Amino acid sequence: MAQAAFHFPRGFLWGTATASHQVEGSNTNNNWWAWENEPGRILNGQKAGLACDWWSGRWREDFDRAADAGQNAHRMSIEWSRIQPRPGIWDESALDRYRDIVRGMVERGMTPLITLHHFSDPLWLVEQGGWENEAVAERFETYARKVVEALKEYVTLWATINEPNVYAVMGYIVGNFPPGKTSINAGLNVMTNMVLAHARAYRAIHAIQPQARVGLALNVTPMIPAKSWSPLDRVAVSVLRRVYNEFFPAALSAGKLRYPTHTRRIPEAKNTQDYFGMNYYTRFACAVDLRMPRQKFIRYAPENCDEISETGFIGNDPAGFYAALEWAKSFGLPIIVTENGVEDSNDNLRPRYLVQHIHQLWRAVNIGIPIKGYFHWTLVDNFEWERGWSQRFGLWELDVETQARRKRPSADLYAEICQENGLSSEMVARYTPQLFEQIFPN
Ligand code: IFM
Repeated sequence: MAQAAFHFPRGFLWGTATASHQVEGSNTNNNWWAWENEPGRILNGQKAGLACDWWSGRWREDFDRAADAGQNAHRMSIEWSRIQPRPGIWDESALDRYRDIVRGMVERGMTPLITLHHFSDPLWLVEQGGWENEAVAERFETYARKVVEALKEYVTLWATINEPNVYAVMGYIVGNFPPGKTSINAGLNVMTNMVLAHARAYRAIHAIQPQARVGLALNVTPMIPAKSWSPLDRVAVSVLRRVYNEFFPAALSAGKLRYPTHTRRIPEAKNTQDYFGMNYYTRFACAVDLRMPRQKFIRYAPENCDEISETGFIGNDPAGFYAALEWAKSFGLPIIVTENGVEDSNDNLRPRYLVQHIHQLWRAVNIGIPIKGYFHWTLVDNFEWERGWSQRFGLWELDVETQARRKRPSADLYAEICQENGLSSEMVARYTPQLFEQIFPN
């Protein structure tokens, strides 16, 4: 067998991504805690509880795992409700704890990418109207300043907001996330306030740390009409693309808020990204479907891909990843893949998903798309929001009761990719022999 390898540029960032509420445990002062305590909100009534127990120190053992596996970076988020438990009150001990965690990351040779907001909000913020109240932009800036001042010794790579499109759609249009609203106008208003908050935080971070690189992590889901001959499906897809995928990049590059029916200028948001952060999981086929009022009459699902994940959430669609990277290139910024992964408790699909996505990533790098890093979602199984513990995205399996971790085979595969800074024919032969001919054709 001939030996070959697809190598990545020197200095490429290889890591995993996590989020505060999903891993820390004992977060009882935010909207997700309140949501979990409302009957019927989370699948099987599950709660984040101790999550991966990072807040009491288990981040150390998990960072050891990541560093030992050759990861040279990690993306994590800060919990706003810990830093600012009440309006005007700052918890210096929480800031100290985050400083320890981030220092621990740096000491293990991993570059931190810090997200300031990843779905969870302080309860006091929600009481004041949350992201529907435009005052949130100023509050978010104040919080961002506090965090950046505290962590600037260790961090230069920042993501202001994780998946603002998912946050707005799920919380305000579909209603599966708190506050459970189902209004398109509310969703668009939240998206607008998130653009304003991002822009303010972007400038504030640069004022404190001129060398900072600031972006956000956008969920990019390429969409195609389920029936290519259907004018209705085609219209639905064009509106969805505009609102879901294009709204934030258009605002943060061109300074334009592109609503479904009109466009508004927002000059203060223009050019407020130093990199394009992309979370890619799957591509969706979309159709107009009158049986789905809750989803605003749109059915969306992974389709036309060979394999679908355990609970039907994610299609193994590496071509969609390549398409998303090509599309992101048009914004003229360096790209960081801030999340990519699959839910797969038995690790049946993950090795193939990983190999095929890293292969497409390499193809994109190889044609000159300026991709600087890749963060796999996720290090250890963690709390999957309204889906509770039903979806397992970890390279490491977590026993939620005992907190025991068990390595999945994909953890070794990803470690080899990180250590090699590339994907070799030998790895593909060992972990995914069925893909060998496709990835390394004769
Ligand atoms: O777990 C989530 C994460 O919080 C945001 N992006 C998608 C992941 C998998 O569903």
